[in-house]
Amino acid sequence: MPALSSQQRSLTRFLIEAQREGQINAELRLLIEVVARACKRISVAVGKGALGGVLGDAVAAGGDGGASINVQGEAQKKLDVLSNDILLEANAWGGHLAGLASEEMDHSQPIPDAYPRGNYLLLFDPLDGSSNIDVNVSVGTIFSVLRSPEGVAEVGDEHFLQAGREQVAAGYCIYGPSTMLILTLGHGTHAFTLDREQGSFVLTKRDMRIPEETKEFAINMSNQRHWEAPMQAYVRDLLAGKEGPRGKDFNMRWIASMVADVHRLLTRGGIFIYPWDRKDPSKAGKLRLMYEANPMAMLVEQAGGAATNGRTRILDVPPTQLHQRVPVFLGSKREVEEATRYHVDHD
Ligand code: AHM
Ligand code: MG
Repeated sequence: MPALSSQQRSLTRFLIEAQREGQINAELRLLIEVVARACKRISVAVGKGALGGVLGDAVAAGGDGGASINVQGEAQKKLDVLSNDILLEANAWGGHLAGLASEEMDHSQPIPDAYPRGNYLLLFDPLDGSSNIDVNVSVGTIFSVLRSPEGVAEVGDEHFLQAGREQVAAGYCIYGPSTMLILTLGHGTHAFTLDREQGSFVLTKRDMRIPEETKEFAINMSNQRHWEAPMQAYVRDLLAGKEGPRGKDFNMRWIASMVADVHRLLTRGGIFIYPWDRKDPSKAGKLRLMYEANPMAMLVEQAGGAATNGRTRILDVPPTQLHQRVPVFLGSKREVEEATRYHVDHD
């Protein structure tokens, strides 16, 4: 098995160099290492597919054999539950966290008394896009890191309610044809590919840059009739192509797996939109602010893109609830500004 060549940089070396440059401290370095290690374990479980007996819905504990339902009212997949357990277990004892919060848990969890408490809070969606697992399409883990407020004996949900601009790190791991970790520590967005033989993430793209202009959009068009007027107008103009006000033809992609859709736009540009719609007016969109929109917005901004809720910057949205939803417009800067303008001009 060949060792890493001198040109190759492992995640460990990248993080040590970031620490030497003063971008992170040892505790945050450990945190990222632990999350990456947990993602490697999730990658193995996802990769086994049917052979691992991990496909399909999770069964509710102590129930009548019905599906287990999470706090969002969605049926949990076996791999959702397994991925959540892997992240919880990996992060409990290292001494780098004060608490954790997850899409799959009603409330945040403080680190148990048996272990030392650290200065950071970790939020995650353990397996985003999990409705795609059974059809063998890319899924991923999304995570966000915040500082724990000082002087708090035991953290609760309210301590996690910090605006996205306060994130000290964010990333996702995509389980696709290759497993990749996309990471920002607030100094650019960087891509690492898992070398399965070495068992380590290797830096494969430093400073990803999203092209400012694009001809590609990603949206679930089946919701079109439920959108508000400016959203209807924006997409109508995209679909009008060269003959329309935008003067160019647009292509459409929708994987229905946010990590895969965002990974495409980080790689070659594009705009990703999950807008508010009238299907359920009580919900402000489908995606969750704290562990989906905020980390993706930080990664996209750090790669030169933009991220709004259609009106304002996502990273400035004040959170009021742990599982709060938010409309999401992110990707190529000029295109996100254009889509946002349709909404602001309409108001
Ligand atoms: P999940 O967190 O329950 O997996 O839902 C989030 C996913 C995103 O990955 C994706 O962009 C979106 O839901 C797809 O929604 P839809 O099925 O409405 O197109
Ligand atoms: Mg999700």
